[in-house]
Amino acid sequence: MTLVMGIVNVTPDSFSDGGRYLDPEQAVLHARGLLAEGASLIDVGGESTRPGAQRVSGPEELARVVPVVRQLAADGVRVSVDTMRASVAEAAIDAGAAIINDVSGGRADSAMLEVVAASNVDFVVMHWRAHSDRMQNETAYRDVVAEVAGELSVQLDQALRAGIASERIIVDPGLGFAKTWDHNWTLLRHLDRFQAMGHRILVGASRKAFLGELLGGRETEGRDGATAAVSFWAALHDVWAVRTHEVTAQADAVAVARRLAREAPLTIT
Ligand code: PMM
Repeated sequence: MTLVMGIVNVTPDSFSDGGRYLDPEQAVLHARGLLAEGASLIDVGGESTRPGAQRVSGPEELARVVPVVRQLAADGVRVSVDTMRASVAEAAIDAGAAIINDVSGGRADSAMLEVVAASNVDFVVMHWRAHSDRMQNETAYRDVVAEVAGELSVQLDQALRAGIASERIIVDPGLGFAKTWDHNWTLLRHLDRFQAMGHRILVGASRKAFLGELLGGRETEGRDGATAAVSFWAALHDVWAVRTHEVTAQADAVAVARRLAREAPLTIT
């Protein structure tokens, strides 16, 4: 059953919700709202990864994220932390995080895999080529599905070699990260290729620019219907979770997919 992962960006500059939840209390309240709407887990991030974003300092990221993780974990929430820094991951794990969502899949910080291996948290390995200020210069592929899957396999091997058990790993094709709009559609069309890697799959399409482009340049909050259509598609492929800013329509889309697949699994090609 596909889960809905609600996003709480504790940042001033994320492309969709930047600046709204910089205060930890606002962030926790927002998370509780997303849970009430049907989210099963909350992804807390303290560093924006929108295209062109500059990096935040480690201490600043840590100060943004840890109080929110601690409070939510104390409430019994399954918390994921969106970070590329081993120091932030370590502090978040101490504060009760259950998942480390590293958009670089362990490539940005050489200490990350070791920190995750020494814990018992799950680990999201996303396809990644470069930091946000440079990633849109790294969009050359001959065969985007084969190359993303191949590069992910290298990242997965490194995680496994570091001692992270296979069942703790979640794979994400990284929509919008070193991808053109067309690449995102091609990757979504071939989710089965990522399912075949034998891990849980996470898909993050929420409000991304490729949806805005499809809709004639529509702004971020007008993209939730299109995001729900992607959530429906992802749920038909039985992905583990969709990562989204808005929850109600996404949970509804997943429920429809589940109902349709109830009598017999749907075959999507
Ligand atoms: N996208 C963003 C941030 N973190 N993590 C994963 N695993 N997958 C994604 O697609 C992803 C991510 C960028 O979106 P945001 O700035 O709205 O959080």
